[in-house]
Amino acid sequence: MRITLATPPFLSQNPHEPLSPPLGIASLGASLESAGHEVSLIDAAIEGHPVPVGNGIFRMGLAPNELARRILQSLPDLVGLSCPFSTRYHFFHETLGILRDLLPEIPVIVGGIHPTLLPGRILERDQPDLIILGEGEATFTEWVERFEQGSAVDLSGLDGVAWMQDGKPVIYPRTSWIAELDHLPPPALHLLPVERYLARSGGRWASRFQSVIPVQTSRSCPGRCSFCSVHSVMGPIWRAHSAEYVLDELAKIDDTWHPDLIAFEDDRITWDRDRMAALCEGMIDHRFGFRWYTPNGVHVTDLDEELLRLMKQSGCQSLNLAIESGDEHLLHSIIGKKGSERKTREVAQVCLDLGIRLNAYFVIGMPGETEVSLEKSIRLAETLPLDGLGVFIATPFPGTRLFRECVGNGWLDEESYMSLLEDGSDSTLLNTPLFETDTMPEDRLLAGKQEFEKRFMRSLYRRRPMTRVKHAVRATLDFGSSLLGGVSKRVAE
Ligand code: B12
Ligand code: SF4
Repeated sequence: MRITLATPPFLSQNPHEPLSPPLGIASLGASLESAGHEVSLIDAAIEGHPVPVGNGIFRMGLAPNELARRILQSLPDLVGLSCPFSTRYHFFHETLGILRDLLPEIPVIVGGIHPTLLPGRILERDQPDLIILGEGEATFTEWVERFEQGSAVDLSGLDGVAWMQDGKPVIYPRTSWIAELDHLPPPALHLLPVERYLARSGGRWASRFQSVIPVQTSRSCPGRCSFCSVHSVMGPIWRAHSAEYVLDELAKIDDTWHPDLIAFEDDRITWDRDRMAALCEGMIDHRFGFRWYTPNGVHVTDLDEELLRLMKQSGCQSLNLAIESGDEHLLHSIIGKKGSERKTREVAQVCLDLGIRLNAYFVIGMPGETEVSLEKSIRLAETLPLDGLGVFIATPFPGTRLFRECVGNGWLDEESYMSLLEDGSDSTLLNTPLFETDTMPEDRLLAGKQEFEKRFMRSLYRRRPMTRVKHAVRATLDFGSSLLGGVSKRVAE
């Protein structure tokens, strides 16, 4: 079978936004290839260029009609279209509509987090032939096998699928997840233009000149933070590749593409301490040419001095601590995450001593956030030896406890919120308050975020005066390259 898997473009305020290979379709591609199929992967973001669409916003990558044309050119027997983020629905929807018109007889199977969370809605609005819910490798491969045997696919016994029957959605929720991740082949990066990603990858918590390749060594997380939606795709149980498997994958990546950095994109890479230690020891033995970091955040309570030492020796350049809040009541009772200020300070001090750069994530505006809790978070960030900070305003993604709470309490009107999220035309959406609680008004939250970032930068510049110089140089470079971008665009026109 010839199968083409694709991801739609997205909107961004930053035309220099780093791009990295989409691991979801790359992993599906690898499983389908090892089942003997001929697979093409098309990531609209890397295939196109940033195109201004007004209000300082850029479409990153091919327009939906161009993406559909590329899919068509690959002469597929079937198409798999991913919607890896709710905020990409807009272009996913457009691409699917065009594919339907151009290729009415070719099945279009969809998957990714958004269709997984809202299968009924997607079936009714987009009419894909099938949605594969959650972790897709096993079910998709099985479905393709059945499809090869005849056009009326028997769906009985398939886990995690949804389709339209007699005008109504039929949804079989996923009940099982791949237990032995080592049985999966590593993501088929060879089907993507990796060199181009390498040229556009640096900058997200790394130096803009570093080339980065993402790797995921485990799936899901034993935690249950109220704003987190990873369990709906990857299931309730944390599963991991063995250290040996990961080292093999890393060796191949190192030999083939020589990246400067590996980005471990796990939800909870450090959950099994022994596995993490073995992975670090293996990386030390292999003397890889790259360093590594954890842009997706690590859980502070998983870390201790001995492990951090191994991490540093094995090439850890920086860690992003997912601290979330400096208020322990909010952290434990509202977010539902373990952690304490004492532990965070301990870990930060060890990182400072070892020379591991530290960034931190905070989320503000959770239900129960007050002036006092916000001040605690700001104070914590100001007084930790951090190099960078990400402050996010709480976003109630569908499928999360936070979402249910917001709808249940009337803080969010479900229908208008979904439309806003799916419209995707407002790329600033996730930086604005989406719901208001009794304890903190919306405008105060917005001002609170600005104050948080400002006070942090002041503390950073006090501690590291050279950082101010570096930031000024970077701003000048960005300005220069946007001018150049404008010139080259005019030349191209
Ligand atoms: C890496 C990552 C990123 C990278 C993505 C790089 C890339 N090129 O894809 C970057 C840094 C860019 C990123 C950004 C954001 N991210 Co992010 N990210 C992740 C992370 C940590 C891992 C994703 C991943 O690679 N998974 C590994 C693969 C194997 O899994 P997968 O992609 O889910 O694919 C599987 C299934 O979904 C399914 N599948 C997927 N596609 C298809 C297609 C078909 C046809 C089929 C059958 C199946 C299928 O099968 C795959 C294999 O099992 C996830 C957390 C998570 N665990 O999912 C968050 C996550 C996806 N991100 C999230 C968010 C919120 C964001 C941001 C909006 C954050 C922000 N505030 O800016 C942005 C938006 C990005 C954009 N501009 O569109 C949320 C999404 C919630 C939602 N409902 O949309 C997640 C779930 C984390 C969370 N907070 O809960 N992210
Ligand atoms: S620790 Fe991270 S991955 Fe785990 S539930 Fe919380 S936010 Fe999700």
